[in-house]
Amino acid sequence: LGQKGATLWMTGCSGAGKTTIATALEEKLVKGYGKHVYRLDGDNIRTGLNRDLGFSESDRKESVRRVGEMSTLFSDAGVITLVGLISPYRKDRDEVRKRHEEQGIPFYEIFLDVPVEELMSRDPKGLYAKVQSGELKHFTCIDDPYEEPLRPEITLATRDLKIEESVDVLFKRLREDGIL
Ligand code: GGZ
Repeated sequence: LGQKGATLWMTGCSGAGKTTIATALEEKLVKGYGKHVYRLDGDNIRTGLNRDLGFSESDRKESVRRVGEMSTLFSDAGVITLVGLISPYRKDRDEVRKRHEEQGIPFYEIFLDVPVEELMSRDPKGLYAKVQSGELKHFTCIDDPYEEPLRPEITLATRDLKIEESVDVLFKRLREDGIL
């Protein structure tokens, strides 16, 4: 197989743009470059593989572990694997990185860095409003922890970047690293 796999692991609060950027990058790589790409998104995986998991700390950890293992398999098979998962705990993300390193698979932790006030003002799904009204509890970045990455491979301040600009940063990095 001529294609080299890699995992692009996007972490950040709800609404930071994980799904949006992953979808736009997927489209560019597939339509523009004929690459084999697969997207693993927390919210769609929750209807299948992770349908037994909720939002407790232990369930979130288990979700990250499972998606982490899956991403090593996909990437090992030569697929460019785009993960969008809040993945709030640093230790769990570090464990996923370690599993990739052990197997010699390129891994990029990509931090979607957006101030919470911005997320609350955007609130396209009305989730932050529900948190405010008390309808939704244990919501990440508000009343549930989010541990910011300390040394992410890439940080995207998506408040100040157009979608295409974020996609471009990732695309160029993959080029530089010989993955594309
Ligand atoms: C965070 C929650 C919660 C709570 C439901 N906390 O923006 P969304 O709506 O569409 O995506 C979020 C999604 C988070 O799933 P993940 O699997 O990425 O999270 S984690 O890695 O922490 O397991 C959000 C919705 O689920 N959602 N309740 N309490 N996000």
